[in-house]
Amino acid sequence: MPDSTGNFSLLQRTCSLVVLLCFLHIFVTVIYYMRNSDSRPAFAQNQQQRPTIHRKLAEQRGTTEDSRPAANASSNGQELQICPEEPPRLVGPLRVEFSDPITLEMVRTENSVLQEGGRFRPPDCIARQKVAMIIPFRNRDEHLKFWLYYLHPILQRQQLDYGVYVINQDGEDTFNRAKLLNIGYAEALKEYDYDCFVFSDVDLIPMDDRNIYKCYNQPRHLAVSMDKFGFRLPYTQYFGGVSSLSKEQFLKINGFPNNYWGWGGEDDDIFNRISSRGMSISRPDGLLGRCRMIRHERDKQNDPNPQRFDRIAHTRETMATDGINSLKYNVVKIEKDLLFTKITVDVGKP
Ligand code: UD2
Ligand code: MN
Repeated sequence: MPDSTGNFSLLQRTCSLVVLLCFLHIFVTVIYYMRNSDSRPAFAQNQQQRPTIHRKLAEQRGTTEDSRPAANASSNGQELQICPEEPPRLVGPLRVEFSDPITLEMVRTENSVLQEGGRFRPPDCIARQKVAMIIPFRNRDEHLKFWLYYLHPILQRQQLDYGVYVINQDGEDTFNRAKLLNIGYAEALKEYDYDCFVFSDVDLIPMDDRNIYKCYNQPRHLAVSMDKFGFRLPYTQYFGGVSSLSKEQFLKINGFPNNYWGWGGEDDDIFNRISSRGMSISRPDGLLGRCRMIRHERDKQNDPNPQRFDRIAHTRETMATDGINSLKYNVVKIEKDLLFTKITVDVGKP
């Protein structure tokens, strides 16, 4: 019977198609799973691949500041070469998550290679740049812990001669991020002859160690592709999150504004300063510049600044007199941890 045969072969074909689709689905799932598990070793490496050479040399070196070998000599007195342009121990994409129960003590144990104050210098070559990491801070200990946990191993693999400065705003008055960054610049320079400054929010972690936290020919925007913005730049002029400027670039724009109190606008002001001094923004590509922000509520005393739009409109007029040349503050306390230098400052109020 022609009809029932026709129905049967239609049914057979439909079944074959369904089976084929099932196989395709399984195949895609397996491929996807394998690709994801590829980043696991990278994550493990991030925390575990601490070159034993670092540890050995650190042990030989001792832990006090005075025991640091001269910048151009290894601990056994041998003449060091300048580090390669491309750091050889980078691992690429990293798994970043914030559920691991970590403690500062654990992070300290894993970073015994550091010198007091969160200082590091590659033991086997002369770093190309001396970089101060500046973090604006108040009441974010939980975030700082993750920043230190992830960033220290990354910065070491990047072969930077670096120090970590947590600039802690004292008191309960309105927060002032950009002024804290200016203070970080000034205070770090009192300690060491840094030639580059990376300004990083405490809650941002890079997802690829090839995004090097150093300075470039032009001021650099490093946090270009953030999970909170769907891994995209929110707008072309965006300069928030993490950025780096050489000492020369920073001075060319008279540093950052001191009078943005509360949330927002200061990053756009910095962008205006850079472009009005004829510089452009350099950026890593979107894949390399991926990063995660630890989710959080808006802090107390950091409400959106209603004056921000007006201020941004006048950067060109105000930047010559408001900046590093007009910076005033009082240092309240300086604390040295193995993982960072915490400088508590009185920034005044609006
Ligand atoms: C965005 C930008 C940030 C800045 C800010 C506007 C991102 C990822 N970052 O951050 O660079 O332009 O907007 O001002 O888009 N902080 C404290 N304690 C406080 C308040 C702030 O430590 O009580 C520090 C901390 O380092 C924090 C940073 O200031 O990461 C920026 O503040 P936020 O995280 O509250 O603002 P957010 O995420 O909107
Ligand atoms: Mn944030």
